[in-house]
Amino acid sequence: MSTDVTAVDGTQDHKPRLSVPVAALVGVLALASALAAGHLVAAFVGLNASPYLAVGNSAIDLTPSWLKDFAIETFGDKDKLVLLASMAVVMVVLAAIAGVLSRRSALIGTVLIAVFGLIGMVAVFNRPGLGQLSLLAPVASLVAGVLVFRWLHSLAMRRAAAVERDASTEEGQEESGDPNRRRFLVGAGGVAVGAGVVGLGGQLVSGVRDASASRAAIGAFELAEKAPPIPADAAFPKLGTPPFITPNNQFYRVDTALVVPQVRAEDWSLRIHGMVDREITLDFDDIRNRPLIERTITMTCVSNPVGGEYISTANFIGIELRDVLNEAGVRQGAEQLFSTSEDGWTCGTPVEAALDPARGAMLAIGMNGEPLPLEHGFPVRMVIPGLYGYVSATKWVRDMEITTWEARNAYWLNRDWAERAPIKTMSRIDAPKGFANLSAGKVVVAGIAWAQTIGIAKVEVRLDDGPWQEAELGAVVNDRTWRMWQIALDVPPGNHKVISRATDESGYTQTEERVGTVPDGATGQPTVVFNTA
Ligand SMILES: Nc1nc2c(c(=O)[nH]1)N[C@H]1C(S)=C(S)[C@@H](COP(=O)(O)O)O[C@H]1N2
Ligand SMILES: [Mo]
Repeated sequence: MSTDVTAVDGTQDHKPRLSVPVAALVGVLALASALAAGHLVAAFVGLNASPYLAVGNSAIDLTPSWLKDFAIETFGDKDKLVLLASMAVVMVVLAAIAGVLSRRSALIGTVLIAVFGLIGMVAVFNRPGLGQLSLLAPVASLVAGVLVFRWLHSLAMRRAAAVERDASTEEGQEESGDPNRRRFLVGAGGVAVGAGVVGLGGQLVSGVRDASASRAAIGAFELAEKAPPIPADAAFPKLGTPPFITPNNQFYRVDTALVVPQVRAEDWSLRIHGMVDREITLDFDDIRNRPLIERTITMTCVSNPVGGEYISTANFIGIELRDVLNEAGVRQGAEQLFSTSEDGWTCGTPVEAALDPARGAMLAIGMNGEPLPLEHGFPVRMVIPGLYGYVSATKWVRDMEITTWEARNAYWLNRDWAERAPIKTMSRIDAPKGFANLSAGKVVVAGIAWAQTIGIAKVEVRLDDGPWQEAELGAVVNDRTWRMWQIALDVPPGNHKVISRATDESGYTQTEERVGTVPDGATGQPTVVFNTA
């Protein structure tokens, strides 16, 4: 491998120059090789070691809370796809620029690619939960990127020299049989195909290592205590509310993981330590072989805006978290249950919420009759009724430290969100849809309301500037779940606005004061405008 082009083109004083598209192509192909090599090595040492993903994960961690909130509100669960795609565009542009800056000499491009490689190494190095071996992935990227860049660059230089020589000898350019020109094309094509094959290979290898097979082998759970059946009149899906139980594939998903952590049940363990009388470690069978309970719980995300979609309900299967904590023996003075997931995300929960028998916090291994789906925390997660997910619902949980608020700061606490975040009493209007065109006369307004662990006492709606009217509530399932409501209004032709508000069993009525989601959840009354004729 040589970059000594002067020897080839023979004209000592004249160095050829790459055309802009060729130079950009050399940069982009070097990038592709670097990413593919890193991805393949990462398949063996842990997928999050892939420099591309590590940079993406670092970007997520560095994202200010307003931007995270904006991304969630704008792109929903496509937020990660949008991030990865934007990163790809930025990287391709930077690689093309590195190429174009190297039209005469490979030096600048080499340095830039090495700098990208170092950024990848820093990102991987800073990922929690990755071993030292994981650095092999960005190192592979760096080496592949630099070598491919220098090799393609030298081929391109020879080609450029050949082109210039042809031009100066006034031969028809396309007629030239100069092998240097063919060599570049073959080299570039080979690199493109090679990068594709290597990247795909990485994908295949990591696919073999994923946790789906482990999940499939779990088999059916035997329940010591089944959740009571959901009464038929608990939900009004025909009127536009969601079904009472959210199917697993429609359950909202929020987490910081670009790649779903792959934890096989047989490899999983949970360590409980800190301010406890005796440290304990549980494995999956320790949980599975206890009497399993099933509990219907509605989870909510703090990023849910008024009227938003980040709320879902499932039958969670597992054991009482409180039992496990009591076995460890929580000491006097303990305040915070600080939990850490496989991918290094952390969560701070008030110890009293985790221990409260009435609240019924769970260590869950199942959801709606199945093992937890991988993206919802397989094999084990926490679920604590009444608290927003970021302070209670650690997925892929691996470690619980009993500590104080002073001693440990959880992931979102360092990013503007509140230390404590009980779910706020809320209602949402699901029907009619905003800007619907309906016939005048009877219009059914329907929706959901929630005040987990307190219970919903009533929901009222108000049409235009009329009086508040009480809606009919669906059957109560338990005070840890949402409650559905509906009311038929008599609506004259025209433009209308309907508002709802919930009152919980403590007597609190959903305020009309609008606040945003940061730092501890949105407030306000949902409004839907529609038209009747
Ligand atoms: N490991 C891990 N657990 C996590 C999170 C995360 O980012 N990483 N996000 C939390 C947040 S903000 C919410 S709202 C719930 C969402 O759980 P779900 O995706 O199963 O609905 O998970 C919580 N548990
Ligand atoms: Mo959340």
